[in-house]
Amino acid sequence: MDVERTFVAIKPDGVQRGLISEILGRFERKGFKLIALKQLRPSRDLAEKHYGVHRDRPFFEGLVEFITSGPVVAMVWEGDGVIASARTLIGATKPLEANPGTIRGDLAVNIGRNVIHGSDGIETAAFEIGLWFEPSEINDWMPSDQSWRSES
Ligand code: IDP
Ligand code: MG
Repeated sequence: MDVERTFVAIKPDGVQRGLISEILGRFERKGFKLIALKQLRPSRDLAEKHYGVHRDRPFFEGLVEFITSGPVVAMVWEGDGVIASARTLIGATKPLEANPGTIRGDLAVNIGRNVIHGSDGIETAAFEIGLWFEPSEINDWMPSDQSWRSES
């Protein structure tokens, strides 16, 4: 499997509910590498670009309102297969259908307040990382246990 990067964001509900460490810790304990991290309140322009594919959906306006309503914790995680694995850790979009053990399955009930975003593919990951982060904000570093983190 190739080393990948994915964009993950703790949405305003996750931040307001005090779930940052709970959520971040799941990725850290899994063994993925955190290479960028910041807290920001997204602008409307950023939110509309981020959710651009949903522009024509009835929930778009409410989604943009919500994601811009308060601070978000934006991250880039790196590792073998991290894009699909992050989606597995996150769970189904509808929290009531998300499996126990997943972030949404354990921590959310409402589709409009499902605490976390994760990129859904290679192209979206590249697009979202470039949208939320400057190249200078991404740290290429080598954990001392790097050789344990990938399939040999
Ligand atoms: P994802 O976050 O699991 O990738 P998407 O289908 O890409 O799910 O939708 C993006 C976000 O839009 C969801 O996480 C959720 O917050 C919101 N959303 C999606 N569908 C609905 C809906 O039917 N009602 C309200 N919000 C929705
Ligand atoms: Mg999505």
